[in-house]
Amino acid sequence: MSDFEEIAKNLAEANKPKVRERVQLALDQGISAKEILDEGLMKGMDIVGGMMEREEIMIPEVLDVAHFMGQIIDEMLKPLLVEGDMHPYGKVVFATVQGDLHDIGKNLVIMMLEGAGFQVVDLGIDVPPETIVEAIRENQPNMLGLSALLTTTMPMIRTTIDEIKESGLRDQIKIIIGGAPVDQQFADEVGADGYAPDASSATHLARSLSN
Ligand code: B1M
Repeated sequence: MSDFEEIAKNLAEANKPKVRERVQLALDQGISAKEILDEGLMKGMDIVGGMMEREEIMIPEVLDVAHFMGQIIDEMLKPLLVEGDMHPYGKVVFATVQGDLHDIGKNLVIMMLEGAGFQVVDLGIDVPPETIVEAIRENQPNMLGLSALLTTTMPMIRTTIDEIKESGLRDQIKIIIGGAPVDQQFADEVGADGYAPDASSATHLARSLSN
């Protein structure tokens, strides 16, 4: 079994000491933090997602694994993932849309944006459109990031963008969107300025839209 498979399998089994050990081993071997994240931890989360779908795992157990993955990212990978540039490219307001409680992906994108020189105002999860409109008024960002992980909450991206248009604030900001069920076609349909499939491409997208 490869290092990545070991990390994925042990994460899915919530074998925390083994995950730590394997991640450290991979780092010691010179494997990049990004590869460990994409090929190990994310694959482990995919296994958990499948178990969830088949009802082989209970929600509190999923939460525990998700929380642990956040810890591993924060403690072991974050310092290696962020790029060194501290010069702010601008301010981004970021939220997971109303009805959606998933925040690991959002937090990862925020972490990369901060590392790439953006100031980020994190509104958290389950954020109603009116709160987002209010935050744009208050913080005057040049960009908004919206995350949705459920097919049922994807339409809330459209609702949020429509509400921003109605408030007259749309022209002041660029809007980027992402999350597993979201794609470029959906971004075009809802009138977002861009879509990114993962945290590092979200950073490149945000930088290109800031120029
Ligand atoms: Co949820 N869940 N969940 N869940 N959950 C999924 C998403 C699911 C695919 C699992 C499955 O069934 N296979 C499924 C969605 C199916 C669908 O709609 N298509 C699902 C479901 C059904 C549910 C519930 C309805 C389950 C239930 O209650 N019966 C429920 C809904 C709650 C709600 O939100 N209202 C629910 C609850 C939960 C927990 C609370 C238990 C927990 C979340 C904990 C937390 O986030 N703090 C949870 C988890 C952990 C998952 C899985 C297993 C993992 C998600 C994750 O963190 N992935 C997930 C299955 C899976 O994804 N494999 C699943 C790792 C993360 C780093 O990736 O979030 O995709 P991701 O983020 C990526 C990209 O998407 C992108 O960059 C990130 C980093 O590369 N990205 C952006 C994200 N936002 C972006 C924004 C951008 C750009 C890129 O620009 C602005």
